[in-house]
Amino acid sequence: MKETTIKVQGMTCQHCVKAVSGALIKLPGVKDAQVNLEKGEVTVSYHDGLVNVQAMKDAIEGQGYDLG
Ligand SMILES: [Cu+2]
Repeated sequence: MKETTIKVQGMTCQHCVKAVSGALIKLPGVKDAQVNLEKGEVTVSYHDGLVNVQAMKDAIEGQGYDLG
């Protein structure tokens, strides 16, 4: 199990938390996704080899949020 933290812009409320964490958790290999609204980031626990960070970033952008 690996863990990575991705910076996400524009998350402001619980809707954003659900949108971002929900999109990540749907990816095969993602075990957990915890959003920190104050810091503007999401920490993802995942199985290396099943999913990569780029796929996570694509999923976040797919929800309409910018990375950074
Ligand atoms: Cu929101």
